[in-house]
Amino acid sequence: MRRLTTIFVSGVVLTALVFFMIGCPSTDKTAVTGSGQGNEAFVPPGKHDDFYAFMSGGFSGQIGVYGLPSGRLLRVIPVFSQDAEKGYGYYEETKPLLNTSHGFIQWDDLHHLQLSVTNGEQDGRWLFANANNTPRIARIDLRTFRTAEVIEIPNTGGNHASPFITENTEYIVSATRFSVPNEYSGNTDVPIETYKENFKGALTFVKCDNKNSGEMSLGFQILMPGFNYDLSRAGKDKSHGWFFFSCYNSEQANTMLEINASQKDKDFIAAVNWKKAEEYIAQGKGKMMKASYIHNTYDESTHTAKSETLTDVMTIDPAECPGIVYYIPTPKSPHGCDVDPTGEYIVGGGKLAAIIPVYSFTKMLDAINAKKFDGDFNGIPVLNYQAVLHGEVKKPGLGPLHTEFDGKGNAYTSFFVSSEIVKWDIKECKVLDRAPTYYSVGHLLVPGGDTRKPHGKYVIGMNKITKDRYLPTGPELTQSAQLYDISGDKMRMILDFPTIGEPHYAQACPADLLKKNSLKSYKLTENKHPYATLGEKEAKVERKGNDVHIYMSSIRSHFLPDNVEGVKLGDVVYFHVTNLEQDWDVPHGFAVKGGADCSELLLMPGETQTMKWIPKATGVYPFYCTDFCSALHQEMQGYIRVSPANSSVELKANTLAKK
Ligand code: RUQ
Ligand code: CUA
Repeated sequence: MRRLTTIFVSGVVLTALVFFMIGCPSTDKTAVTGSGQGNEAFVPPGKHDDFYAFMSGGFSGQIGVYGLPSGRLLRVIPVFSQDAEKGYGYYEETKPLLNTSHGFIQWDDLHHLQLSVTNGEQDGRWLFANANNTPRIARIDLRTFRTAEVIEIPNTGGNHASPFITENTEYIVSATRFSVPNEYSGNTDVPIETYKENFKGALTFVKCDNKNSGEMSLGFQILMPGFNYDLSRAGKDKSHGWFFFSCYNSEQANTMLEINASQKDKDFIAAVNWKKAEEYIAQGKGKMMKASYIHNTYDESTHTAKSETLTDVMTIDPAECPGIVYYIPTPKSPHGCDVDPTGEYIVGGGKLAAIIPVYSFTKMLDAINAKKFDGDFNGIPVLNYQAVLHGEVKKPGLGPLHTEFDGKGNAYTSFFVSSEIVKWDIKECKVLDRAPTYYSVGHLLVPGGDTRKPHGKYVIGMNKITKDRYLPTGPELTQSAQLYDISGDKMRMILDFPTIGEPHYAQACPADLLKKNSLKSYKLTENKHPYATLGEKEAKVERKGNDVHIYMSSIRSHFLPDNVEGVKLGDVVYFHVTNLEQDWDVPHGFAVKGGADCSELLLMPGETQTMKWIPKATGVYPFYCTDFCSALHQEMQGYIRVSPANSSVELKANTLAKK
């Protein structure tokens, strides 16, 4: 029943025929619509889901938190973009989290997520996310579901193969998607056509204080030839100590990559021995280089983030340090690069390949020992394809991208072009089952499917295009996720649900891992914010030159003070508002009419936030609570009066301070 249209991707791609499915309503009986199977994904009112799923919001720069199997959206976590629902990036305390060496950046593109692991298993502590455009890695605290830290990656353009992590969260990696002129040379103003000589691809290993706070710092950068590095996975178990990065454009083209980077039959997966790199650095073989990048951290006790600029990075040249990098030839324009739960098999997803290559880690080590090389690229040995190959999955589908695992010896690969998920046996390299997706699936998610202990049960396909699946919403239609039960031999679709932004990668873990640790409120007794108002008696107003500081409290259902006078035009007003509630889920909002810079806050119980408010005209401005907190929420309001610059009105407010 499907209409297929044949198009040419490009004349040069070996006139590769790529079939693109034009969406027609499916008559497939396994699709949810009309399956008659009852709603297996339904979670009754008042019942909790079994899993948390964290799904990349793509170009929204945020993360969607969903319950599985219901697909209910529980929260949006802002990371690399301002978010008006939480005030993130608007109020003073969170602005530093969006600072970069290029200044304050309001909006970035978030692709991949990774939950922290210990011994290769999810430990429920942190979630890492990458900023693809202005390269950064963020750490989210899973007690608060808030961004706790952001580190910028220097000498990089497009942080795509990120934030993949090693088995004990020792390192989180970043690889440059766009090779760029070496920043360390001090001269990045070079002709673009000197790509081959002047552009480098940095692979960055960001260290994580995995035993304590989780705080990140730059470990080292490996300066690779100028290719496009795309995705990566750490070795596990027996391959722990290695990291695998896919790359394309080994042609080193700098224009019309669509054609010019699709010339070669094979590009590479770079196998990186990071433990060996550590040894070289310990022996003094690394080089400290000058760089400028920003590290932002959020302090839980002061409820405030700060930014610091850092100025050097340890680098290492693989051509001078034999044994740290080998190239594995990989057909054709590889995208995904995934390692199975045993750590033995490495799967490449060649966007234009007709097979799925599966490499053996054991064979790779043997080939390295026996020096089965087919030459080198800029001093990096190229391993013989056949020597490293475990097997090829034949005729798997069109446009393989990403692979996840169920821990029972099966792999699940997404096919963007033929819009399907294909289940195959890793040992035998044999296709076992295929299920259509609607449409153009990118990443897949199996809960824990990238760890040593997958939880199995479901696979989710994250689709770029939904066409006819939902009600139309103007020129742009939603993207979606589709949930399949994989507990039996056959995949069965049991739900599809819209997602925010474009879902790229996602992670899911059992709800019990996080539920028990979820923070209920910020304790007032632990609030060290320098402008906190820890009780109504502490409310006050202060003038420091042209700055007016208002220490304000909020509790059901009033602000104190709620009348402020004596502000003058030209003043900058700082509303430092503390929510005195200590009960779970009693936020107060705070909104002031007009005012440049910021005019709304949303305060969690026990929290202090600061609004920088700059009035443009004289008058009396009302303010009020924006979050419906009690029956008298509509009474929760006040006024601030702004007088002319030369007025003699004294600064005053109705506080409890003795007159
Ligand atoms: S990517 S759809 Cu940005 Cu992870 Cu493959
Ligand atoms: Cu506080 Cu409404």
